[in-house]
Amino acid sequence: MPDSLRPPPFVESLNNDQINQALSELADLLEIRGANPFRVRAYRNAVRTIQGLTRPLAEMVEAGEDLTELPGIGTDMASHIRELLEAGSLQLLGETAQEVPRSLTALVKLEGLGPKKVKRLWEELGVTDLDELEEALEAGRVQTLDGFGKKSAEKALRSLHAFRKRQGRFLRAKARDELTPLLEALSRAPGVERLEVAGSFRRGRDTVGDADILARVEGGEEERSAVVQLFTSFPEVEEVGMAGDTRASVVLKSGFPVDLRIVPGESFGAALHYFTGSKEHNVRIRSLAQRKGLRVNEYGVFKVDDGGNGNPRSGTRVGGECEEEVFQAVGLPWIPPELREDRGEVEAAGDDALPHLVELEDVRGDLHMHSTWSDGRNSIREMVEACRGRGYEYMAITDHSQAVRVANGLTPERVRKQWEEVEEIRGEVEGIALLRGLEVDILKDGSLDMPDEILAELDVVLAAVHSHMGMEEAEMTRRIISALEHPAVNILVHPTGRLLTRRDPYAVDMEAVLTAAAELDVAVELNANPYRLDLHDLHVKRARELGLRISVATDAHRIGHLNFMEGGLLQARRGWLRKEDLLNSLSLDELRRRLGRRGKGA
Ligand code: DGT
Ligand code: CA
Ligand code: CA
Repeated sequence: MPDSLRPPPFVESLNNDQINQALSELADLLEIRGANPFRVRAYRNAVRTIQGLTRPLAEMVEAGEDLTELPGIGTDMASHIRELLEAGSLQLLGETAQEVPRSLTALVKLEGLGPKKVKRLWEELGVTDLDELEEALEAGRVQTLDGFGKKSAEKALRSLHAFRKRQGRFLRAKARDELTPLLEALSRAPGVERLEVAGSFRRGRDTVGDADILARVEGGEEERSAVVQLFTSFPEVEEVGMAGDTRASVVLKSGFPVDLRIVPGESFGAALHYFTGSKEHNVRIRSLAQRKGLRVNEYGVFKVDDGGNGNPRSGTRVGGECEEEVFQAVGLPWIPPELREDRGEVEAAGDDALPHLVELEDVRGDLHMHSTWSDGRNSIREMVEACRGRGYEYMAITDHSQAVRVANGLTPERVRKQWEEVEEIRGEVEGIALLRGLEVDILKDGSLDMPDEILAELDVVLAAVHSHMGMEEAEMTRRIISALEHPAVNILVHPTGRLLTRRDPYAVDMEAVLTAAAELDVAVELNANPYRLDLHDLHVKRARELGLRISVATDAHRIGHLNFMEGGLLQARRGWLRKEDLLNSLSLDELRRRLGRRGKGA
């Protein structure tokens, strides 16, 4: 947690529930670690006592009452409570979380899994969070452990999905995978003329809360109800929330909620605009309309010549069939959905200054990927063939350096060996330039995990943080900037370390990092892995303002991952990037010149 978010002492003390949450989390972690059962029980007892209290602990402490007089509260527990009230956090919890991944506590709460089972999943299968558990369950690996039958695995999967439902947001890429077969089934229904997924999905957000599908259906009531019927009976549907004549909502088995609306042709554009949002963007467009005596809503664009009688469909219809008409009505050009967040796009459109957003054709190469030399699944040759198949002009193989042991990172000797293979492949393959790259680990003190002689001979050096992510913000910021100061570094990759739905970004002052990168002429990456999408959109926009070049790269660990590029570009567009803001839109010559500028003497 960045310091700025930590509650200042005594200003707003934790309430009893929050204290309980910390103590139970600690109990879970200790139990997963295999701590003395008496010790674990002490925490659980304290939690039970606190649950039964009728007064805030903060008040009792302030009144000088002796907490050890409460049943189940000893001296240790009392001092934990005081620490929580004073500091807002518990040092022991932080320390324990260094040993046992905090994300495991979410597993403990699933039906059929207690701390003991979670401990085994962690130790024997390497499961550390819900996503990994889901993977292990679906691959049938959990069922192979002693004491985990088919029944209990099914139970765990069901309760995991239910948990997801509560938790709320889904990776856009997962949502897309779930929507694809559904859209395909719907598109085959008689009368279906057009299908669009609106909402945050269309705006290209990294995660989505639900899907908002719009359908245009030719024909009459019969066709419409057949579409609704098809939608609600789709095999992946777990639960039907509501099903009317032109609307239905369902929840898929994964917990992902999907809405369907059947919209008449004359309103389709207006509905598409309305349901694409964002809410903030819509508010801006509506108020522009009002000033022109118009009403814009999901039914269309209307001239308010009815004195505003409250009927949303009254007045003279002046548009609504396509989105352009909505924008036209308020005197604006069409705005790409990725920009519709009220982050200046309405003003830019008004000044005819919308950016020409980057597209897939602008991408000439991929500058971050792994091979079997470290933790990738495909050989360099296979990666090269796949990149060539995508029509790239260049690519870089960027395996890990040795500090990243779990990824079989390369020693200097292995780097040199890898170059021999690179040389061989260069001789064999035509039509694509294979760059010698490396994803160098930024060590705790900000130095790089590779000798300078090696770094100097690489075509492209990526720098990344993979360890000690719990540092204080100021220290982490210094660590990263000092790595960027090394003249060999070309690109700071996955700059915040976040893993969507799994891990928060580490504490780091991104404004300072981006400013330093701009001064030092280092590029930053927008990592296109759907869990990362790191930089996030606001930082992408800021990086562009600072004049940085951005490398949109897949970090592919297998051939299939090269397709992440598309999702990365959506996020690039959300960050207002144009072709000329990308590093990997440069021609090979321009790229080489740029990479060589920093101390590699090329
Ligand atoms: P999500 O699903 O949480 O990722 O985000 P969205 O943007 O898809 O939001 P959602 O599904 O609640 O609604 C879809 C769009 O419908 C939203 O972007 C704008 C529009 N919309 C929904 N409710 C309202 C509202 O109360 N006022 C206005 N102006 N627009 C709304
Ligand atoms: Ca939505
Ligand atoms: Ca919705």
